Amino acid sequence: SAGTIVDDGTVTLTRFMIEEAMKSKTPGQEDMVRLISSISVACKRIASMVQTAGISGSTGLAEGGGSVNVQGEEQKKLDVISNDVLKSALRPSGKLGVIASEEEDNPVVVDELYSGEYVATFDPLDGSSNIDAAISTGTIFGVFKAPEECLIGDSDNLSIAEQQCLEATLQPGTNLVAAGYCMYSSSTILVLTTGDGLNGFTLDPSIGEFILTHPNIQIPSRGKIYSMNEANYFDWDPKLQTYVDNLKKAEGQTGEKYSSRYIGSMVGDVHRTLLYGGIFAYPGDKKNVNGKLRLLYEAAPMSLIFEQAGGKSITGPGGRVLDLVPDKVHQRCPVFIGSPDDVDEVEKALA
Ligand code: AHM
Ligand code: MG
Repeated sequence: SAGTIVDDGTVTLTRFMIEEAMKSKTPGQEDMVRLISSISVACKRIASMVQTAGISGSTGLAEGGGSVNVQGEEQKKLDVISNDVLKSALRPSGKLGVIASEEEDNPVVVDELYSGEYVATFDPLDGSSNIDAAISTGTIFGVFKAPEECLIGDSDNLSIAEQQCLEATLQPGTNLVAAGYCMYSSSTILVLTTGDGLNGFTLDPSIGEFILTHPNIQIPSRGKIYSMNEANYFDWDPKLQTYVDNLKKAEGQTGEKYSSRYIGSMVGDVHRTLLYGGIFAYPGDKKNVNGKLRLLYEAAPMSLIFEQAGGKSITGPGGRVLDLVPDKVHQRCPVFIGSPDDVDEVEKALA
C-alpha cells in the first residue's frame, strides 16, 4: 500500500557498517565507515579493471617494460594502476594519514596534511602474476590507529611528524583495528573484520553494491586440503616434508588422505581455506629463510581475518603471526594459516 517502506532484507556493506558503528561501544566508528567505504570503492574499480584487462590492453608489464618494485619484482601495469586507484580513493576519506604498499618503496602520505587518524597497509593487487591468464587476484589491507604524534602535524612543519608518521605502519598485527581482502574471481568478494567477527560481501554487479552473503564466517575446525608451493619441497625443513608426506599417505592426525590445491594467489588460496578448511602455508626454506609473504600487508591482515573466524595463524612453533613486531615495511615471514586443528598439527610437527 502507499507509504509502505519496502525492506527486502538485503544488507549492503554500507548499511552493515553503519549499523555496526551504531552498535559499537568504540567511539569514532563513523570514521571507520568512511574509510572502509573508500576502500570498497577502490576495490570495485580494480575489479572492473581486472575483468576487462585483456580488452583494454592493461595486461602485461608496467611502462618501461622492465619496471621492478623495491623488492626486485616485476611490476605489472595493473599493480601500478591498482596502487594509484587505492591512493586516490583514500585521499578524500580524510581519515588516513599514511599508507604502506607493496608497490611503494617507502610508506607514503595520502595527503599533504598529516592529520589522518589511521594508517593502512596494502597489497593493491596480490597474485598479479596470474592476471594475464585471467586467474584470481586480490587486494589485501590492514588498518592501524595512527599514533598521537601524527594527529597534530601540519603541512608547514613536516620534518618531525613526517618521520614519526611514516614509521607508524610498523606496528604488530595485534594493533590492527581492521583488516580485509577483496578477491577478484568468478565473483568479487570482500571479506572484512573490524575486530568483531568476520563477514563476507559479494559484489552484485547489477546494482554495483557489496551485499552481505557470508555473515559471521567461521572456519571449519579441520579440513582436508593443503595449499603450498610444493616445488620448494626439497628446500623445506625435513619436518615439514614429513608432515606433508603424512597428509598424502593418510598418516596424519586424522588418518585421512588430503588433497592439494594451489593457485599461487594468496587471496584465492586463503579464501578457499577459510570456507572449506585445511591449511595454507608459505614456509621459509633453505633459499628464503623467511619465505615470500610480507608481514605488514599479507601475513598480518590475513592472520587477524583467520583468528576472527576461529582459525589460527603461526609463523613457526609457538609464534603467532600477529605478535610479530615489524622493523621493516617490506619484511617477510613464514606463514602457516588455516583450520585450528590443522595449524596445531603442523605446529606440533615442526616443533
Ligand atoms: P605478489 O605480491 O608479488 O603477487 O606475490 C605474492 C604471491 C601470493 O599471492 C602467493 O601466495 C605467492 O606469491 C605465490 O608465490 P609462489 O609463486 O612462490 O608460489
Ligand atoms: Mg602480494
